[in-house]
Amino acid sequence: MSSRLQYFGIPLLACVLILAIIPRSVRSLEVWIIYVPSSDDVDLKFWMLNQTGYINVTLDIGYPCVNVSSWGEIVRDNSSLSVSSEIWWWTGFCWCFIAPPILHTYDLGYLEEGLYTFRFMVLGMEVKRIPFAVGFILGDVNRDGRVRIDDILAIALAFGSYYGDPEYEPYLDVNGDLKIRVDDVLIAAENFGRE
Ligand SMILES: [Ca+2]
Ligand SMILES: [Ca+2]
Repeated sequence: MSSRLQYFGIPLLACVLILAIIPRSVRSLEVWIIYVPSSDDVDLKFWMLNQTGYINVTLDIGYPCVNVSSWGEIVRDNSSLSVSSEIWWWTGFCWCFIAPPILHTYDLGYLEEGLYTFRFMVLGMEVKRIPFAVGFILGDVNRDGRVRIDDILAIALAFGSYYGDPEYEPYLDVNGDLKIRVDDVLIAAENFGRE
């Protein structure tokens, strides 16, 4: 009897005690964990009204048990604006089966004419960034009011340069990532013909 207690009773008692001590949420792994969406799950749109800039964020994660506990505050460093949000994913059973997109609008405040970048982050990790222009069309690097081949040629002539190189000019770095690459040309090409 004593050997049965030794081999079965004591381990059973230990299990009961451990289960009583560990919180139920941890035992069943029903917890909220931080979630960093992929760039494809996030859509950013810039728009302006009365000299005030706004960014619409759409999170289309496709899973309903996701919670945004904080959208973060706008942090501005010259032409770079960023936010660091907090997004959580429920690891337990999800009772809801409908996952509509989660929408939010950031108010960027008054913006003077210039080229800007907006970065959407989760706990300091960048998820997506977009460039936008105030007072001119994105890609109109010579600021003549229209996006034409001369704008694209100007970017192409600085192609491959980095911040600090003699060929590098901030106004040619359309997406503000401190290097002039094919994505800068593509952004200008997307707006080609606009005036
Ligand atoms: Ca132009
Ligand atoms: Ca660039």
